[in-house]
Parts: sequence; structure tokens; C-alpha cells
Amino acid sequence: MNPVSIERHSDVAVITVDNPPVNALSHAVRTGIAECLETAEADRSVKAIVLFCNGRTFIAGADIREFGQPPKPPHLPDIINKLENCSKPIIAAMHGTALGGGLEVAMGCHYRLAVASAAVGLPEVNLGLLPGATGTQRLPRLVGVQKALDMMISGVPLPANKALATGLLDRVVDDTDLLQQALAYAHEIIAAGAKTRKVRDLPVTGVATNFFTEYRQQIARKTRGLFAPERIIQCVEFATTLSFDDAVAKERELFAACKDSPQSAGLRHAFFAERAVAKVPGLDPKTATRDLQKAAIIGAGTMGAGIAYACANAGFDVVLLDNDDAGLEGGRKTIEKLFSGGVERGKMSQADMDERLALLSYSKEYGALADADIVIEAVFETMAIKKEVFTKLDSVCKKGAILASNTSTLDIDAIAAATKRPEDVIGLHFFSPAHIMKLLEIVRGKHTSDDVIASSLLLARRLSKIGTVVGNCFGFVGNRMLYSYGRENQLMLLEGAAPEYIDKVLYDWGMAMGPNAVGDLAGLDVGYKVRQERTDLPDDPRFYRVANALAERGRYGQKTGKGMYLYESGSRTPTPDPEVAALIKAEALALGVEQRAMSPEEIIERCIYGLVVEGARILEDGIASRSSDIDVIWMHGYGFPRHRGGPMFYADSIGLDKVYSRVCEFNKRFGPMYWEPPRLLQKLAGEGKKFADYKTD
Ligand code: 3H9
Repeated sequence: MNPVSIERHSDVAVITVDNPPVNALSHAVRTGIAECLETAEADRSVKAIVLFCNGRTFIAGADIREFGQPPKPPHLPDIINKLENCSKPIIAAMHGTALGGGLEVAMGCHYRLAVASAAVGLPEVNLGLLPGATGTQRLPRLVGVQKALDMMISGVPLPANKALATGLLDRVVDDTDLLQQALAYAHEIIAAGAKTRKVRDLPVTGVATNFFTEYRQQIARKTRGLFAPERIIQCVEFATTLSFDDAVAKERELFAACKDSPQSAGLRHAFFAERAVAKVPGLDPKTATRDLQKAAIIGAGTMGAGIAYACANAGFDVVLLDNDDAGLEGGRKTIEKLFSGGVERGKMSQADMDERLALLSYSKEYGALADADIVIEAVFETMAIKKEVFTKLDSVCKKGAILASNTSTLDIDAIAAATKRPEDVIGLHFFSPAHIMKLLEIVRGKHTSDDVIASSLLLARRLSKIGTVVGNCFGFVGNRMLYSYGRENQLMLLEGAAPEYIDKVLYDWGMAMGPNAVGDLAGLDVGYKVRQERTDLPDDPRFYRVANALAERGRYGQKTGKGMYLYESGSRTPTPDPEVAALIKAEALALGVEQRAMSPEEIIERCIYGLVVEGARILEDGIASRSSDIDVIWMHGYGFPRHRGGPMFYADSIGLDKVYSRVCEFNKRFGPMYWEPPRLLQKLAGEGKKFADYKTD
């Protein structure tokens, strides 16, 4: 079916795009718009044109799936030129989200009208791109240089009313019958002489001499290591110095450079991977979900309070339970501080805060959980305590309640076995800080029922998190892989790489933080206790030796003012500590580990390939059903750079043959205890395939 059609409404032609789900500008849509435009232009009885979209949104951008293929004419910038050069006034009538190429199309039209609930923006930067269909040239002409840069560098869309105030829109109408209101606007324009007007003819307002230099400095930290933001700035600079056509030619060049960059490939992979996680193999998408209105959180520590805050903020009734008054009071304070912080930063009104606080209650009695639809346990990471809690839950919770554990490592089936309803038990692994981190690792046990999994995915969406369903094993996907990453870090410390050196190398590579700074933030005692609980650790005295030695000396990290680094009182800035350097040296000597200089490449390869090797085993074991799920977990739970697409995509982009041969070298050099190549890696490398090609059935 043709996704673009044209219909006459008296002397106005309505061109309608109907390309579900988001009216992306596929080849067929571009062709359709061009053809319909010619028809409208040729029809002498047509006095004005409305560009309208069916379905849930106006055009949400170029069709991202086409970027991996050779471009096919008609190209979008040419279509936009055609729109602008049309002799009859064209009105873009927008609802939903007019994004990227969609907004560029609208800026090529002569008039822009939107319903109040619409949002408009140029989010290309999130895909490692720049607005490459004249957006970098038209937006500054409509809203000014600074505002245009802010919109394109952040990628954040503007709500319709704000867009109206900036001059990007001409009119905002109420949400009833957009088409009728657009037709009425068209008739006003016809009555006023049916004038066309071109954004390209508007001047670009001048900027101060140092404006671009200062702007670059201002965004440097946020855009660290990213390719597209600098190109966006260059395009806007061209808008201030070159003619429209010359600047558009530069925009095309820079857009091509962005599109072909590895970063854009990684970010596009991330976009689709984040959406794929919602489709769980073997889980019928129509599975009914349980009614979730009241959530109970057990444990009022940092994690429990963070989860309670997130739930109340999403509109759940929440009861927070702890067995001691001081703990409960601490939890209440944490939650109130989080809400009042939101009010201070202007993210929430006082009235909203009061409304959400009223959703919360606090209790020491398990009886308070009796009417909860979902209980999330966030107590100590000790199996005996977890079992005790779940036995109690089994006796007090209503039938059909979901019983979830926030365990980050422990066997969910063993926890479920403490109840007589293992089908209702699931792991919901939140990441700290729970109200900020996007990831929710959803751990399905042997007996977890499908509707509990579907309801957990829904919960994730309601909390604005990305829920990723994984299987049950020690550490699940995220923390199981973290062991390999952390292990290599720890071994390299013994081999002579300083903590600050390793951290810098990985930070510069794109990780949100280096592993040693992360250890100090999370608390070295936490990992220490988890390792104490494990009975399956490798027989290797070097394994996490440095971290253990620090924890045994009470150096827990930021909370004790010293860990892998030193911290001045009240500061979170890590300072290298000569005592730690001496301790590492002494441990290396005692273990007979020779110290040497290490290249940044070795640090990156050992840490990242360590992740990849474990990721491959996780796929082999069926703990993750797709390599892209692993990528999502690492991007959203562990600060893996999104522009590298996650560890498995990164390995795919290097080439699995190359990764495999390097792993074989490590196997020879460091021994098979950690580096024996997984069969899956060997097989895919041999077949010239990628992890992305691997499907579990
Ligand atoms: C661009 O425009 C470049 C130009 O400047 C220059 C060109 C020369 N293409 O997110 P959802 C799919 S770059 C193809 O779950 P929501 C998505 O994969 C583009 N497919 O819905 C999913 O598929 P599935 C600039 C797309 O309601 C389905 O639609 N534009 C595209 O939560 C539903 O998506 C953007 O970056 C696309 N452009 O959110 C906007 N967009 O069902 C990107 C979506 O098979 N899109 N799909 O999993 C979004 O931000 C959100 O999808 C949107 C809807 C807000 C529109």
C-alpha cells in the first residue's frame, strides 16, 4: 500500500503520511511525498496544502533502518527543497513527536501548526548523527543560534508551547481534530493572500566573537569522546559564515561522516537493542499482566529507599518496611530528601511532592504487606536472611502477589524454594542509585510464571526503566560479567599498572568511571562479603587479592575516606595513595607476580575481552537470549559507553575472528583458567559470523 496519499478538501490538498508505527521517512514515504506534491502543485484549483500524518505521531524522523544501506533517491534534503519551493503555501500539521527528519520536513514547509500535546526536536545526536536534511541551517534561522545548538546537542525535544515561544511553531491548537484546525488555518492563509515564505531566507542572528569557543568548553564534559556534537557545532558555525546553499553542502559532508562513523553504528545498535529487550523470546506479548497498585519494599537502606522513592514517584502506593526504627527513619529521610531535591531543582512542584509523599507509609510489621500487589525485598545479600524474609512473605502476602528479590547475585530458585509459591517469585535487580539507573535486570527462576515476567516488564516501563529478562545463575548477566572485568583489573594491579592509570585508560576509552573508582564508590566491603559467601571461586591466590587486602584493612572506599584511593573529608575526588602503591607491590612480591609497564591497549583488551568471553559463555548457557540484551545491561547498568554499542556489539564490530585470535593469545600467555576461548566464540569466528547472528531457540 502506498504510504502517502492526497485528498482534496475544497481548495486545500491534504497530503497524508500513513507509515506505522512512527511515520518514518522510508524510501516509499519520500517518493510518495514528492509525487503528491507534484500533483498538488499541478492542480490549479488547489490553493494551499496541509501535510498531515495518520496514527500516533507526525513523522518521527528518517527511517533509521535504512542508514545501513546505500542511500536511494529521492533524498530527504531534495524533498525538503521541493516543499519550500512549492508555489502554494504548505502547512505542517503536527501531533505526537515531530523529530529529526520529521521536524526538518516541517521546517521546509511554510507554516507550522501543532497540537498542544506535541513535542518537536532534533534528536539525531543520540544516534551519532547530525540533522542532515538542512536542520542545522534552518533551526538557527528560526530559534537563534544558542537555542538551536542547545536543542541539537542535547537532542531533547521541546513541548509545543515552548516551541511556539521560540518561534519554531506558528500556532498551537488544542488536541481536538487537528486536521479540521489545520484546514481552518489553511483557509486563513488563503484569505490573507496565500503567501509562501522560506526559512532559508531568514537571517541568522549574530553571536559574540567567542561564542563558539565558549560553547565548546561548556559542553566538553557532557559530550566527552563523542563525534557528532562537534560536527553539529561546525554546521552552525557555517550557518553564520556561509551562504545557505554552501552551508547545506557542508552539512551533507559532515552528515555523511557521522553516518559512516563507528559511533553512529554503535548508537543505532543501542537504539534497536533497547527496544528489542521488551520482546522476550518465548513470552507471548499478549500475556495478561497482574494488577499492580501497591508496592511494598523491604529494607530501608539506600537501595530500598531508592526503590521506594522510584515507585512512589511513578504513582504506586508504597509501604516501606524495616525491622528497626532508626533504619526506617533513615529511609524516610532519604526519600524526603530526594523529593525535596526535585522541587529545588524545579523538576517537580511542591504540590506534586506532597501528593507523592502521601503515597508512602512506613512500617515495622510484616502484616502491613498483606495487601501489597508486589513486594520487593532489598535486605542484606545473605542467603539465610533472604530465605527468612521469603518464608515470612509466603505467610503474610495475599494470593497472586509478586514476590521479588533485589538480589544482585544469589540463586533466585533457592530463594523461591523458601515459599510455597515459587511461580510468584522473581528477581528484580535494581542498580544503585535505584532512582537514577535505567536498568532493571529481571531474573526469571525455574518456576517463575509468564504473567509475573510480563508484569515485571510493565513495572520497569512504569518506573521509566529498561527491563531486561535474564536467566538464573550466580550474578545473572551483569555481575557475572563484572567478575571478569574486575578480575582483569585486579590482576593488572598486581602486574604493575597503577589504579589511577587503569582508571584513566578505561575512562578515556569511554567508561563512565574506571573500575577502581567504581569499587570505592560501591564500597570494597560489599564485594568482599559477596566473595566470602561464594563457594565456587577460582583456586587462584591472585584473585581479587588487592581488593581483599584493602577491605581487610578497613579501607572500604569513599565511605571510610580511603580505599583504592584517598578521599579528603567530604570529598568524592580520588587521590592516588602511596600506601596503596606499596601494598600492591608487597602483595605482588609475596605472590611472585612480576611487575612491568603495561600499554593502554593491553588494559582495554584484557578488561573488555574479559567481558566478551564471559558474555559468550552466558549466551551458550542460555542466561541471556540475545547478545543485544547483554549490551543493554552493560550500557545501562555499568556505564559502558553507548557509542560503542555494548561489549558484544563492540566485539562484533572489531570482528570475532580478531577477538578470537587475541583471546587465544591470552590463553597461551596467561593460561586457560580465565582465557580458554568459549566454543561459541570459536564457532562464530570460524563461520565469519557475529554474536548478533546467534539466536537461542
Ligand atoms: C534523522 O531523522 C536523520 C535526518 O536528520 C537526516 C536524514 C538525511 N526509524 O520507541 P518506540 C520504531 S535520524 C525506524 O518503541 P515510542 C522502533 O524501532 C532519526 N524505526 O515507540 C519501534 O519498532 P519495533 C531521528 C523507528 O512510542 C517502533 O518504531 N529521529 C524509528 O516509545 C516504536 O518505537 C529519532 O531519532 C525511526 N526513526 O516512541 C526518533 N523510530 O516496534 C527515534 C522508531 O519494531 N524514535 N522506530 O520495536 C523515537 O525517539 C521514538 O521511537 C518515538 C516513539 C519517540 C518516535
